[in-house]
Amino acid sequence: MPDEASREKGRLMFAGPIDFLKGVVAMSGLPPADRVEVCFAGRSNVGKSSLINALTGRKALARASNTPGRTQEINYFTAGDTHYLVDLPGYGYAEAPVAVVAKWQALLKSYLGGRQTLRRAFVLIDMRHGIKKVDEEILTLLDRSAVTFQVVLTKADKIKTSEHEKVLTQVRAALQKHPAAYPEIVVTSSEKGDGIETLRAIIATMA
Ligand SMILES: Nc1nc2c(ncn2[C@@H]2O[C@H](COP(=O)(O)OP(=O)(O)OP(=O)(O)O)[C@@H](O)[C@H]2O)c(=O)[nH]1
Ligand SMILES: [Mg+2]
Repeated sequence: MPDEASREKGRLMFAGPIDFLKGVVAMSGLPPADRVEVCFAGRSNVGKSSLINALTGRKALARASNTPGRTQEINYFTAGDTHYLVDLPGYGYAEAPVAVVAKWQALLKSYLGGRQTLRRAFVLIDMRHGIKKVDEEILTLLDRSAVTFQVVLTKADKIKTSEHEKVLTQVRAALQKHPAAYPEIVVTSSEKGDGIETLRAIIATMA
């Protein structure tokens, strides 16, 4: 748990203006690299858009839905005048047309490997499933690109508290192989609010 001053900083940033800036479909569309940037990556349906909504306390800022593959663009949000929050298209979704999937996956990979000002990639992992093979591919890409990533476990409300430790142990073991991994794991529930204050503090204190 971050200290009180950091939590206060997080509260202030996320209570202030957060606005949708643009949806990007090609690297050439990225906004100027002039802010601290953090992104939310993860399998389709893991809860990326819901987490952004929970952080900002707004129900429909980032679109969230039951239909996997809903976020098909790189969506930029501005937080105050210092940060970009970036909602990424999900990976590992097989039901969309192959050509469409291939196009977003290529964009996702160029972005994760090539955005200079990306300070941290939050990689979301569904707490019910742990780290899967498709996640490993992304973690390896982040290692190669030397982008620090931090695992955020989502949907904590969907499993029993008594099972949390087992998942954390599996995830910690998997992270041992990844030099770009930030050691602390954040357990969240966008539904119940777990971990939201912590994540706000982490983002707001990245200067
Ligand atoms: N119970 C519970 N459900 C959640 C939580 N977070 C997300 N969900 C649900 O999971 C589904 C997918 O959430 P999204 O936020 O759209 O997931 P996403 O990762 O943005 O999905 P794509 O944009 O398709 O990649 C929705 O039905 C959400 O309501 C959570 O913390 N708890
Ligand atoms: Mg989404």
